[in-house]
Amino acid sequence: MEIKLIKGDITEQAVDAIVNAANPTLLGGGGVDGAIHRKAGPELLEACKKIIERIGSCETGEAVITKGYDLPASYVIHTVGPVWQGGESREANQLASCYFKSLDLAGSKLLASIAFPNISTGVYRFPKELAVDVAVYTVKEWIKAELGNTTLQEIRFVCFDDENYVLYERKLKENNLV
Ligand code: AR6
Repeated sequence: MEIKLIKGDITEQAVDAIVNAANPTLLGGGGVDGAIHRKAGPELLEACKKIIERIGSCETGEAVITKGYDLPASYVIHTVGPVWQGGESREANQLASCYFKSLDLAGSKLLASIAFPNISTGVYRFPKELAVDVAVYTVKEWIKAELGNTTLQEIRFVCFDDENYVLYERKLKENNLV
């Protein structure tokens, strides 16, 4: 498994799936969600609406998949991160679930590459350092649990802001992952 750290815009990643930090309505929003919808075009919103008609809402920690439409990525995995509420409301477990279930979805679609943004670390105010710990630990655990039985070959962490990039660089080096 190749782990890559990238400083930049997730909407420009030519991978099989990019992950969106969505909200339970899947109707779009600001931040990375807004950027993904803008670049993917209106068909993405239509696809999200169809999913919501079926499931009602996308709960925190869950993930669903659509096509990528006008994005370079073939698919978008929409996951809903936790809103930080001080840390006593299972926020870390919920964030771990976002990463785990997104990887499971990518695996079930037999994808080879996936790119993650720094879920919940913007509007949802999850502390960045803790979010990095959760993301890297969960990805490592997922890879271990797959025991090599996955089509996934590449996982990218795409950091938009310098602070996250520096934190990821340190954490991935500590874990001998880059
Ligand atoms: N590419 C990669 N990362 C980005 C980009 C981009 N183009 N733009 C922002 N980021 P946020 P959340 C980073 O607020 O905290 C939305 O309105 C940004 O630097 O996008 O999970 C949804 O609809 C930050 O580190 O997502 C929800 O309502 C990270 O993406 C809510 O925000 C996440 O910031 C979700 O909040």
